[in-house]
Amino acid sequence: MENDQIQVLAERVDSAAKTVTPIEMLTATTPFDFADAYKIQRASMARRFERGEKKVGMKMGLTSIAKMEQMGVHDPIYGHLSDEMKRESGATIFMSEHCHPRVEPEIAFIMKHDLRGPTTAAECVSAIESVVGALEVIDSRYENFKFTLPDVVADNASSTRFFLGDKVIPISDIDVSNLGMVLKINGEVKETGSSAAIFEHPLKSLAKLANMLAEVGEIIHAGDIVLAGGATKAVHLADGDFAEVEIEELGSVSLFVKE
Ligand code: 0L1
Ligand code: MG
Repeated sequence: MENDQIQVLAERVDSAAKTVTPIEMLTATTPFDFADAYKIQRASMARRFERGEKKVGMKMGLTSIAKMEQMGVHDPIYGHLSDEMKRESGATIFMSEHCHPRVEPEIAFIMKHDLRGPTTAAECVSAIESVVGALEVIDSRYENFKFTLPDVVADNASSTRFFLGDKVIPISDIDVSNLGMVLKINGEVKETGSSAAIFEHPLKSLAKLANMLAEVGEIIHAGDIVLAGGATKAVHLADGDFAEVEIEELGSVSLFVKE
């Protein structure tokens, strides 16, 4: 795909996010493959960075085997995180800033050193500083959640907001392989899961991200926040909701939803 076309599609998805106006999936009129989808994602993020947002890290998406099977794919996808998406635990999101938000429990890595692929889950550990619990709010910019996988990639893997917990644990002090999680909305249990559902192991997800970035000559940087991926299905949010995840060893992370 020509660069002009990449820029046109990036503008379309960026402006849908900016104006909170759902659009028809891009591939309905212009089919494209994964390589072009990531070029559109980068071009749409470049527009945000030009407006003053700062890159703070990366996220992995579609990391649970169940979700991958459901969508007929074998590989996760990734997206970029900006400071504008970051919130503290207990903060509020506003429905007016979202099309159709959903929330999912995650864990996040804070990186100590650059991480360059090719690498393995075991090798990743020395590049990590610490681990925190997280909630991710995803919000597809496509009408009625109707999209192909290249569309989701172009839409920065539906990234919208993420919330980090207060409990920051050095990687040397925690085994992230099987941390239980309970996601409640308004006090009612909606999902239960384990970090083991994140690409079988959150460190495998981190290594996969480094390896996918290596294919395009990029790395994970020291200081980056990396959301390793959802541990359960994502749950719809509505005005007035209070969402809270309790993660074994990492404590709770919460958010409020207002109109
Ligand atoms: O974080 C994620 O797993 C992103 C998933 C993208 C697809 C969706 O919006 O459900
Ligand atoms: Mg996610």
